[in-house]
Amino acid sequence: MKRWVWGLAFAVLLVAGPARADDVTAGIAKPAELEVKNAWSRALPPVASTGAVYLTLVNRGAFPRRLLSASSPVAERVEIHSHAMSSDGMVKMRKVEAVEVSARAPVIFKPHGLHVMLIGLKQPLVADKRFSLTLRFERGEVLETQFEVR
Ligand SMILES: [Cu+2]
Repeated sequence: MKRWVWGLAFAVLLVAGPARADDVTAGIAKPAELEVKNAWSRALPPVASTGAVYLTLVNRGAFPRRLLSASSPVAERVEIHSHAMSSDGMVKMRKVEAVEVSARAPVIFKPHGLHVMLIGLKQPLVADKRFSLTLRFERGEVLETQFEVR
């Protein structure tokens, strides 16, 4: 009898199947759906007070994800920046409020492009060291990763 009840519950779960697109809970990423690859930072002289982390964000889920913020124990403040041409023809860094990670193509943070800005370094970015970096997404997804100083 008990086994039958469990069998029925399982069948119901199967029929309910994958959550629909309008189901809010469907947007909460399983950790396996979001991945950080190749996170790295340039080694800098000890006097440097800011640094940048570059990485690739991969979304294997069915829905786009929005990266909203980042933090790291190595910096007082962490912002997401892009480089943009200003009206006077200079390339300047600009704070980005969100980065959309489509389910179709990875987002690549690279020199002269998107980067994770480390502001107020608490310790020098010495080659071969690794530091942790936390990325927070719009629906509460949190990705813990590490970047390597090169
Ligand atoms: Cu920057």
